[in-house]
Amino acid sequence: MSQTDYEVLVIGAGVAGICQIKKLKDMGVTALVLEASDGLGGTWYNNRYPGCRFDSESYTYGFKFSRDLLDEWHWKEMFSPQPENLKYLNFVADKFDLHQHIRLNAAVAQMEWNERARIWTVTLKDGDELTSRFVITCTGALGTPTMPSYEGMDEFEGPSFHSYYWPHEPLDLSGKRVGIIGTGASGIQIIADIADKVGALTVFQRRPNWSVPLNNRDITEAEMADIRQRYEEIFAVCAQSNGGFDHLPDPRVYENVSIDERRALWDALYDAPGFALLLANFRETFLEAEPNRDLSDYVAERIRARVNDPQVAEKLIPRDHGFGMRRMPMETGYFEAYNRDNVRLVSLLDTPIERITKTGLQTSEESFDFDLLVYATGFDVMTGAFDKIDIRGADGQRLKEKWQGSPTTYLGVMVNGFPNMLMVAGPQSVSGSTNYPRAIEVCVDWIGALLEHARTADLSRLEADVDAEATWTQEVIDMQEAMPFSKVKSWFTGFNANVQAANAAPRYIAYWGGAPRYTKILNRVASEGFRDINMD
Ligand code: NA7
Repeated sequence: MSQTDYEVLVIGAGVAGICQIKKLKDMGVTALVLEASDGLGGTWYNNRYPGCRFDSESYTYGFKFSRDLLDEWHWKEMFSPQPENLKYLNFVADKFDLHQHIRLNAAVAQMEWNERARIWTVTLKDGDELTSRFVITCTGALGTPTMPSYEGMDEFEGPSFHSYYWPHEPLDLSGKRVGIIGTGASGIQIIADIADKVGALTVFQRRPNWSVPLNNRDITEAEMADIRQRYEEIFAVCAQSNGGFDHLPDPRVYENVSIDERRALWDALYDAPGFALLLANFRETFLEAEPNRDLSDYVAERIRARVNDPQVAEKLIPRDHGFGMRRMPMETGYFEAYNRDNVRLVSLLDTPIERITKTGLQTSEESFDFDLLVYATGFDVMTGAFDKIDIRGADGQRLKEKWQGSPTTYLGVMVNGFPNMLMVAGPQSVSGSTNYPRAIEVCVDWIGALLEHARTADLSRLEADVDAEATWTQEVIDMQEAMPFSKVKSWFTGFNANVQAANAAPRYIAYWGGAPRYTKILNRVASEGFRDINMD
């Protein structure tokens, strides 16, 4: 076998990369993580915008691979903020001595498979070249920001940036006139956080999103002690939940429950932490049209009760999709922000942006002046990070070309034609559709078992079978098509208006069969000796 610099190169030192390198280190594999940024943490390193925090319960987001780690770390809030999350990831890297296996400022430009030598050659943007037997991509789901293409964007004279590039150094907002475009999860967190800190805030909303209270609060020492006692129980619930969260659906049948009882449940869930109203509700409210309409009407009512101006309230209520049919942003005081005199909502459905100007922007009706302009306009989700790297597999095939339209994968972890490339939280895995770290740990363990299998049997080339890939991709398509949101345009269905044409076919970027089913499939494949993977 040809010599390589490393047995494994890992791309990305976010949540997935940190988990993966810990596993490889434990296995005694020579491995290096290549990280483009100048710090580890991925999403939690890069996103520094005000209000950035988890909307998974913090204690379900941490790694579960080490009991010591669970015992030592104190999550201070139910939904931990970005600075604390970054501190946690550094704590993990310190504790397990991972920094020495991570190379920062190492953006990968290209990776090329050498069939004869059975190695990957990975070229960095600075020209450095490294070789490895395996490459594991841990490039994340939402790390490739997308900008709109309005005329005049270069002309704005004040600071303007995507939410992902919010400056790392403190930004004084007091007295500033701020414009923000986009009301997804990032926009909604920013708006609620800065409304009382800026001089004036104008929100440019295209399609409104359903959003409900996060109901965040501090976690006391005593509560944390209790959580530590119950970690096993909590993770067992996450493993049963389709979304990998600490919420299970109400087992009752919707039509057997009186309107008053439904209302009582919804009132309780509206005030409960996190995704409760979505995930601890009756199954039918997500899966069936009429229950979903009832729940949407209920949430619309709650929005009307929180927003003083009825016209503004109506603009904040989605009409083009039911509750839960797009990735739901969670909020803290978001709707109340519109009751402030210094906050204004502009619906781009009524008055579209015509251009960005030197001093602000121009809609079809009005001209606005700003000191600062924020684009909270989303990401090229799941496949964007892969497209940025020139990945050439067997016979020089380019991954970007293979994935044109929509990706195809085997279990979201391998791709036919790209031997020895493994993906954690890749397209068509369950990561995009669930509580991210829960799915990551399952995937990292599975990859560990596969590499162990290859090592024991002295195998140097692993490639997903072409038919097995087609079968998996069809399962991914079938699962998505069976989802009530399959016809709704959002990143769930692989759509981003800044990347895809308005009439583009849906893309199949995540597995919607649920975390328990996905885990079961991975476990079965492993127990059957990975027979859909051609190995020699
Ligand atoms: P999202 O959820 O993709 O939201 C992007 C927002 O930006 C959404 O409101 C879009 O409106 C809006 N947008 C995008 N392009 C434009 C243009 N050209 N003009 C006006 N408005 C635009 O991204 P986030 O960063 O908020 O959240 C991403 C994920 O991060 C989130 O789901 C969590 O998983 C964490 P549209 O809906 O397209 O009309």
